[in-house]
Amino acid sequence: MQEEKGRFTREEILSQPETWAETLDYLETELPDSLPNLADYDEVVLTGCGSTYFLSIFAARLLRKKTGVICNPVPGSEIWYSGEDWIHPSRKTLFIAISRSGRTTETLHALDYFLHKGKGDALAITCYADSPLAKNVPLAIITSAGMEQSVAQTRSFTNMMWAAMRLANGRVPTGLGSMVKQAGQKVFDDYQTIAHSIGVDPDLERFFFLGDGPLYGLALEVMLKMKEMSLSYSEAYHFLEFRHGPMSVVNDSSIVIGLTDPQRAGYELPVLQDMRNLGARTLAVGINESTPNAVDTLFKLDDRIPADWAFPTYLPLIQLIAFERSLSKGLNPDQPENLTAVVEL
Ligand code: F1P
Repeated sequence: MQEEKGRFTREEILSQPETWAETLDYLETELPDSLPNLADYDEVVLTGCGSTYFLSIFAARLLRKKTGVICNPVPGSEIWYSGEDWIHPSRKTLFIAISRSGRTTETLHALDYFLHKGKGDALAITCYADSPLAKNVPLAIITSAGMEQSVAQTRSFTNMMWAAMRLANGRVPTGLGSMVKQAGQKVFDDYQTIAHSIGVDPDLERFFFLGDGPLYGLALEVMLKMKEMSLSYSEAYHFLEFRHGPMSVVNDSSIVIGLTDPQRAGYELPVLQDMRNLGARTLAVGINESTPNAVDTLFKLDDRIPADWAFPTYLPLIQLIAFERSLSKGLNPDQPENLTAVVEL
């Protein structure tokens, strides 16, 4: 019998709300009370590869916002071969290595460099407790509810995000687990059909993802999902950066997807409106109302979730768009072309 294409990815995307509640429970009940306090460090260096590099960009921006400490997100390879440019032997540094598998060569080399040459403390965020990364680091945050079979990261990514938010935001607010579980389920109930119709639309050829602040790291991640799963033309920018050149390639076979922040809607929606005037379709995730003529489609999120904890809820519907597009092109989202789940060199 033929395997159902995308079986694992579909299950991994749709199970996210439930796994989020598990991860939040783990973060509240099983982590040591005293996680590193960022104020004790001169700087924070975060590293990863591919999706987990984008997660480092997200986390660095949020940690910076919440603590004021300098936070540098750096690809694992950069630390492996130019470690001296990033790790200062006399600056007290918190080094955070992020890897779903805990086996990626560059990330392991980066950790090794820090442990030998850096000053300060190291911790890892990974989904696998028995991985070399988890075993080699003094403190590992294990989001095992995010483990997955597919190559492209979906639920692993959002589950590891909770660990980064725990470091940035402090203790998990009471009741957050059940709140995000319900909210995540509700966005599927409300918008899964629309996500499907966007994903299978053969008229769309170019995908642009916009986000500011921590949401920029998430825009990069969904840009990668679209490429990996559906082999599509896809790019990510900060909202206002998009006017500085990239919008030259917008046309009527484009969709511009904004990961919008209600606090910045006054800046962000006019960008979507401009792109709509250029013929693009526009989709906004994260705000509950739009100005007239700015967006064709709105994915509203649950605004009872405190803003600094709401980030994972932006992603599942966009992951679904990439998934549906992959299937509609006859591809297998579980097995993207040319890729393996881990790069071991
Ligand atoms: C990182 C990663 C994935 C990507 C891939 C290869 O893995 O770059 O993001 O989808 O196919 O590996 P990890 O270090 O987070 O396990």
